[in-house]
Amino acid sequence: MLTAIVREPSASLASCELSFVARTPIDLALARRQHQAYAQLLSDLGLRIVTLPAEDALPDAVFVEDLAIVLDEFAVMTRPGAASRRAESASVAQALSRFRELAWIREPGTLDGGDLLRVGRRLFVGASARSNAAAVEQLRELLAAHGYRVTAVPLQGCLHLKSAVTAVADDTLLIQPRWVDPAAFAGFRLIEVDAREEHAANVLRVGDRLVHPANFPRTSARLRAAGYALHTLDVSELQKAEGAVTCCSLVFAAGRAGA
Ligand code: CIR
Repeated sequence: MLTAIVREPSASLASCELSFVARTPIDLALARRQHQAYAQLLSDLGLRIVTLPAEDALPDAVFVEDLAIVLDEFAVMTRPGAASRRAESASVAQALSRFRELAWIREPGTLDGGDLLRVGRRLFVGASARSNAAAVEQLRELLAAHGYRVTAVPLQGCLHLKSAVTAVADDTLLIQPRWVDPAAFAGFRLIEVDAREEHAANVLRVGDRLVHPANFPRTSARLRAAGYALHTLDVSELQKAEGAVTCCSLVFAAGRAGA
């Protein structure tokens, strides 16, 4: 069974970190409703939901994806690139430790989970302002024995690698070619976002289903035309905080005590 760890939006969400998105007012009540609908959809798709309480002093704490990389063998707790986000780790580590042994990215490494794209045994790591070469080296050391291949990928113009490219199947990626060079993903089938939908490359894969933001209908149509079963969700308030759909959950097959 798949499990998703999520966390309710913080009362201070409006003070979130922003890098490539201009600050506009966030309707917190709407953000909370959108997040509830997100968790409900994951539950309707058959996932067991573990909901962490809001961390009201930590504006970006809803974006749990950035705190960990959950593999079948163990989980790696990241060390987020934004210092304001490092205190989000403790509660995520506590929740994850029910399901996985934990390893940790250590200083001087910094890594945001949003920079980690896993497709099978391939791990692509965005060389963003949040994730550095020291963390890539640490990941390589942690994962070499388990047969994962770790590749750093240059980025431009966006926050995280998964702002620019996500997996829709084991052999197929959805990509925004302005932000990441498609040549980095040789051998994969690539579906490009519609050029008018700049932020549309972030799609959440849940088993054989996809969850995509509702405000990218042209790219959604491309995915449907390619044969994918797609659910769309309005996540406008989370997008204003430079988030999207992958960033609000950690999805993994349960193991250990959670099995
Ligand atoms: C940040 O800048 O860290 C948050 N405002 C947004 C994080 C979004 N995370 C993600 O896409 N994985």
